[in-house]
Amino acid sequence: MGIKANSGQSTQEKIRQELKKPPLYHVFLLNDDYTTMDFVVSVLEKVFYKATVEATQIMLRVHKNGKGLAGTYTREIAETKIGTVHALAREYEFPLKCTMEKE
Ligand code: TYC
Repeated sequence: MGIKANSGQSTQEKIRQELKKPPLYHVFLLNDDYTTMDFVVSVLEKVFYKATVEATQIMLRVHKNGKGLAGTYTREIAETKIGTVHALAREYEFPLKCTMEKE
């Protein structure tokens, strides 16, 4: 491939950025009236690797408060998890939604 254009970024600045911790994003599940509690618990177990007791606690928090934290990840992982949740919800015909917010 061609020669890369110089970005104007110094080597020192590049190293500093590469060493810096990446920004993190909270992934929240949102409540609705139609998704079953069992389905939400399964999603928390399978997608967010929660044990059944914690998955149930998170699901009940969402049910009661409107939203609840499923996990905190780097941007690409958060986006992938949201895509997986929405694909599963579509497959099982539930309106379950999740969102991400920068930490
Ligand atoms: N409110 C749903 C019900 O009563 C349960 C539910 C919990 C739905 C959490 C979505 O993210 C959710 N069946």
